[in-house]
Order: sequence, then structure tokens, then C-alpha cells
Amino acid sequence: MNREARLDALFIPGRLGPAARGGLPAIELRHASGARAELALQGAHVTAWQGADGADRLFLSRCSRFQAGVPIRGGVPVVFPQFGAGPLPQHGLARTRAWRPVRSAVEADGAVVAVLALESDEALLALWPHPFRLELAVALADTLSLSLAVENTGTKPFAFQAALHTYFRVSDIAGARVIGLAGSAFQDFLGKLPGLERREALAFDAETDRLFTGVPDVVRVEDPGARRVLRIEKRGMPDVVVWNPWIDKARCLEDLGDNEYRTMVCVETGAIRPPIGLAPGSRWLGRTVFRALQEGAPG
Ligand code: TA6
Repeated sequence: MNREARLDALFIPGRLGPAARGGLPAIELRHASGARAELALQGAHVTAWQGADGADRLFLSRCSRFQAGVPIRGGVPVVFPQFGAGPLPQHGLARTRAWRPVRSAVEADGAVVAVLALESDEALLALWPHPFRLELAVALADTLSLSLAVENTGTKPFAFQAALHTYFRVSDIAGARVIGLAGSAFQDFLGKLPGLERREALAFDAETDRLFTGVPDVVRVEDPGARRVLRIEKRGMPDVVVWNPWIDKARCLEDLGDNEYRTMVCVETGAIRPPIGLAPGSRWLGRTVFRALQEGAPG
């Protein structure tokens, strides 16, 4: 049975159907509220999330390529088993592979759920010799939640890093703030010495690329220009990376428009430093829930 047939197996009339994202097989999730999301099989990559008001809450570059094996610029790339640069391709192996559909449902509370999986095969084991199974469950309601499970299906322990490399859309990076990182230890990828974050509100006026470890489980992205707050609640994911390429780095990224840095900020949740050790037969679960709030609303 080909993958598209299995893709069909996920469809639920009016709730889960086919979506076209530049030719990559994808599904669209539609919630009764009018909220919608798109999920490409490649990388189990959420490529869009709109609220009932139709507003895009995630950033997707107009220059992103949607070609098999090429990373998508924007949405929620799944990072596994390596974060950033290293012996494996940048951000690991999961985001450029075709995941397979596992199941879908409309839950009692109306949440629309799609689950995709990626199992190690000969090609992946040749790159990273540790049998694994990943599963990503995407649930759309008045929130968007992503649950990533990593299972060690081999006979030896392995260590991995995992993250949801989420690109949020903002009206203007100059006004955006990330709240909730004060007091967290950070390692800066741009050369600043490691330290403790002292700022209650992280603002942006230059390239920013910083890993925060042991971060409280709720952080917020404030977007005053859109009078909106994006609340991020995580479980099992102690670390957060904040990234904006700013002007010069944006110019070097061929799949990012020169000015698109102004309308995006990455606030990535994951388990990065230290890597997670997983014994044979064990399973790790990390979950992140995104909720859009009107400015000033409680929550
Ligand atoms: O967000 C952290 C980071 O590692 C940055 O250093 C930048 O490289 C970004 O990820 C995007 O990486 P990508 O491989 O998707 O271009």
C-alpha cells in the first residue's frame, strides 16, 4: 500500500483531509471552532496553524522549498537526535524523512488528532546506529499541542537531543518580547559568555541565538503589534532556544526572504543540554501546548 493510501486512512470528513503544501503529501486538520492546521508527512512537520479568526500563528517562509529531503523553513521542524551542528546533518535526521501515518481521531472534547511515526531503517541506522521509533501526536482544539515520543527499540542505551523548533509569526520583531526566561542559565551560540538571564523580557535588536536550560514550563511570546500573546506550556522539555537571524544572517539563508526576519521568532522547546539517555525498551515523552491569547487576557 503506498503512503498516500495510508494518508487516506487518516481522513475524517470535515476534520481531516488532504492538504497540498508544495507537492509534499500533507494533511489538514480542521477544528469545529474554525481553527486549522497543516501537517506534512515529511518530518511530521506542522506547516501552518490558524486560529478561528484565520490569523496565522506560525511563520512559514515564502521562500521555503517543499521538496522531498529538503528542510522546510518555518512551522515546527522536529529536531532529533541532534540539535544544531554535529556529526549528523544540522538538526538531525527526523525533519527530512517521510514519516508514516499511524492514526487519527476526533476526541470527545472535539480535539482533532493526527499521529505520525518514524522508525529507524537501514539508511537511518547507517547514519546513526541506534534503533528508535518516534511518534508525534498533533492535537488541534483551541490550542495546538504537539507530543513527541522517543522509544529505544534497540538493545543498547543511547543519548539524544530533541526539540520542536517552532517559528512563530509576529507583526514586527522590533516589538516582540519573550517572557519567562529570567533566572535561567544560558549558553549563547553567538559568542557571548554563558550566564544567567536577567531580563524579564527578551527583546530583539540584533541576531539572537541562545539556549536556555532548566526553563520554567510556561513562557510567552508577546506581540504588541498584533495585541496578542502566544502562551507556550511545555512538559518534559526543560530547555528553550530563542533565535532570530536578523539582517545579515537572513540574507545568507536562501530559503528565507531578506526581510522575513522581521515577522518571525523561533522559541524552541526541547531536551538539549544535557542530552537524554534512554535505556533499551524505554520511552521519553516531551509535550508543548501553544495557546494564543488576546493581549491582557489571563492565562
Ligand atoms: O534556532 C537555533 C539554530 O540552531 C540556529 O543556530 C539556526 O541555525 C537555526 O537553528 C536554523 O537552523 P536550520 O538548519 O533550520 O537553518
